[in-house]
Amino acid sequence: YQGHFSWEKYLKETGAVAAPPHCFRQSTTPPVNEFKAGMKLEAQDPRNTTSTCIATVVGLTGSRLRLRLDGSDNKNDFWRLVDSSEIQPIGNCEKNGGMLQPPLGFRLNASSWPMFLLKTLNGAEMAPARIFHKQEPPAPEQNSFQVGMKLEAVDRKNPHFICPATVGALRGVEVLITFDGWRGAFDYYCRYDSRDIFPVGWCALTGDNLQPPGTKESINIPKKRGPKPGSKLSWAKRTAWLEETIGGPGRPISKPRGKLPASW
Ligand code: MLY
Repeated sequence: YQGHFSWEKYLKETGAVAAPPHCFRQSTTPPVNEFKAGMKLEAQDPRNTTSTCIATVVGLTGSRLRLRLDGSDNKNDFWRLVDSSEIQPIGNCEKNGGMLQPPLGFRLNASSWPMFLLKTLNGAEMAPARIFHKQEPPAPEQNSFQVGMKLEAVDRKNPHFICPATVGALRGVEVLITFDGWRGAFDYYCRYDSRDIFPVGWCALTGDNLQPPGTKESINIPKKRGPKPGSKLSWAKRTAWLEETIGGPGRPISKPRGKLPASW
């Protein structure tokens, strides 16, 4: 569900350009998602990437899976693309001479892990090998992003969200992802070949849900030096100036509900 957000209109309004698809480590035709809720698979523990664990698909969103490690709690769900190299069919770990590990924060005593593993796999619906994708798309040869280009990006603090974003800066192989209409609190640097960033239109193609930008007000904050002491400023101007000057804790920019303090 895309709400009423339209990239076409938005790009026109902002006069911005979409980062071309060849910039991204994503397939041009998004990978088909044939997984079903309840299926089990092997996944790298995101909090302990050297260990392979059993995970259950607890949700599906576009080309992504919402995963929960068996034996973990429901507070540490994570999302993976169906063509991620971090998920494999059950049996893969053992086939490669590895051993399945309990997740970080395993609910039970470590000594009960072998029995837990046996029980969790007994009668489980294992995701069939054929619905996994052979390999991740290859990384583009170089960082071709440019500052100001628009894209869709995972909000790493709220990874179920994919949001309209802008390249804020470049730093070698890294790209600064900034979220449109939100303060800097959600920004992050990632490698240009990160699997968390997608070309404009990705969510529309996959059926994942793209969040609308935070608010319109913050898109085009004019550059200014700051209010003269004692000057009468409108709410919008004051907010815009404060925004630019002090940044803030990552709330959407909206009119305060109550009255402004008298000193304003
Ligand atoms: N509950 C959070 C959600 C913030 C999401 C920001 N993303 C979309 C960039 C909050 O309101 O702070």
